[in-house]
Amino acid sequence: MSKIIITCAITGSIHTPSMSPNLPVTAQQITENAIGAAEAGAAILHLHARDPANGRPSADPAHFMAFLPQIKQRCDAVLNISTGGSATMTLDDRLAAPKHAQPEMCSLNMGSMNFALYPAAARIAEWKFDWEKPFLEGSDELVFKNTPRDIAMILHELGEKRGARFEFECYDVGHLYMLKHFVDRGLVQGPLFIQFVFGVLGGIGPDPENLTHMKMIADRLFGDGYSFSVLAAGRHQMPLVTMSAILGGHVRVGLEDSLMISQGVLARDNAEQVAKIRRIVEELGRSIASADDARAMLHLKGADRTAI
Ligand code: KMH
Ligand code: ZN
Repeated sequence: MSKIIITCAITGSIHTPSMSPNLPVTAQQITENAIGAAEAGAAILHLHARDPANGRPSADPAHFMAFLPQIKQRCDAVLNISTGGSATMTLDDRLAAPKHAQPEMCSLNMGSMNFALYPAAARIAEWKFDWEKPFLEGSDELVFKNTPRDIAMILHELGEKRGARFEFECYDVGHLYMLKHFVDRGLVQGPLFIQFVFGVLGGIGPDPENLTHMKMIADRLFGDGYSFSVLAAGRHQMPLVTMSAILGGHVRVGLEDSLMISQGVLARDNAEQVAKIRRIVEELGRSIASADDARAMLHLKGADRTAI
């Protein structure tokens, strides 16, 4: 059995500071969380930036460059920069930092969709910052735009021109067919690393049967030319991710996807979630991939060929 890659998504752009005091937002917090996650066993760090003044998701390359070199200096994890950013950002904004940093990996979202965060607003009693409530509530009128033209542009700008390889984010079965379309056009080369995403309101739900279905369709479309990983939102995170490990997939954890470590208990930091899934994976008799294992498995260009 091949090794399991743990990806840790450190902060994302879904959760807001009022939801957990442990959500990293400053460059120092993001750096310390990233290093902790890598030391706990994460081979890949999936990264977004925040405005350190108020924790709002940020596309500013300066905010990214305040932590990327620090992380690179202190660990050898693969740095994976989001091209999803936040649904509130333009595509040009979303691409500014990854174009600048030229990382080994980038995320690539495989379709336009609703990305409804507003139910979370109702659960917050006290807001830390003014931007949070309208940000969450406004998601009822927002499309997370990832058209075929957008996807082709990202493949060209970051893949072809800058040598990044991708975490293909598939939030529903249709996204697998869109990915196959790009393979058929010759714009995507294997081995593919597909992230099955469960539990975003607007994407496929977190029912276990959906994971077996996504895998069955991906097997049919991509044969042995792909590997999959799973992330699931909120309380579905650990069960679905464990199921991925059982079915031969990789795993993604991190505070981007869930703020909790167990029912009703906030995670102290990202490392705590990495340590938990590592324990589960090892109890299942599997071993985890090092960063260099992940580089070999996913055909990455190497940390020395980035601009970080
Ligand atoms: N936030 C996750 C549901 C991205 O950064 O490109 C998916 C994600 C998107 O990680
Ligand atoms: Zn992300």
